[in-house]
Amino acid sequence: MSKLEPLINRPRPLVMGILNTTPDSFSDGGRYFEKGDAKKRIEQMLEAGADIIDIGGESTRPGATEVSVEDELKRVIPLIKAAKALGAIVSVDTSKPEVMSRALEHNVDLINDVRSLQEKGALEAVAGSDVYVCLMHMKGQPRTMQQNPQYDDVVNEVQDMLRKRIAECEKHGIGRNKIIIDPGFGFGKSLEHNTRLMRQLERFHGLDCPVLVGVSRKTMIGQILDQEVPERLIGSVVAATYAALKGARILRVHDVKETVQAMKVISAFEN
Ligand code: 8Y4
Repeated sequence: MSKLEPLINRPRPLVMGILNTTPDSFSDGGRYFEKGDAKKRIEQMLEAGADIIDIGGESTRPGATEVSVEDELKRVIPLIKAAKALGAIVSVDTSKPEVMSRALEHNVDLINDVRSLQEKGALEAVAGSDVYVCLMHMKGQPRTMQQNPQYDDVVNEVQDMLRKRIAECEKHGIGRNKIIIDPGFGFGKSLEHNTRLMRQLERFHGLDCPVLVGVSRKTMIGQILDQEVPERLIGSVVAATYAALKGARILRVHDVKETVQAMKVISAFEN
């Protein structure tokens, strides 16, 4: 049984800590040193109260270059091993079926796919395991998704897409009880689209899957506050808190300690 199973129904939302793995910092030469850094960062996040560690080897930032299967594996597998050795619940942020399969050999708990298992072979890679999957909405492709995104009704469109992806998963034998959904803040969305999705976050509960929200340090926070990344901490924690009050079950964040504190305060008032 996955360690995620008893946690996912806990009243207080789970905090998923993001493990930063920037492409250039994981060149072959510096790997040993870098791995030591990553291990420290994982320990810190667990100490700060992270429930899940999200490990990714591909940047989905607009304009980021694509990463080969080999490079992604080189980056991600040692970090999965390190996190597992520390007893963490591990999420792998990948869209590549080969990376999913290799990650599953290390008993990861969650596959976090910003492409919603739409790459060829991805559904097959996770079917048959009892791993959790996070299906995220994205409009377009990372390189170009922020170039004037348009929707008739953003909430309906995101909901429809997620409903279809859930159905596709179920067709492949991935049970609804293993599926987490995510509106994909910032993925092919303007500030207005993002704020509408947040305001109407409750509507996603109709799909009957736990909702994950990732807004930490994103452009939308920068736009609201007119601040660059280093000054987005408070805004990010408030946005995560708002999402939690609207029923988000998992919060994907950089600032674990502060977000856990926010969740503990809400929880004290509600219980
Ligand atoms: C600073 C650094 C500011 C990075 C923004 C960013 C989500 C996700 C990402 C999300 C799920 C990011 C992998 C974008 N966002 N997965 N991944 N949901 N499920 N940008 O919202 O953090 S990467």
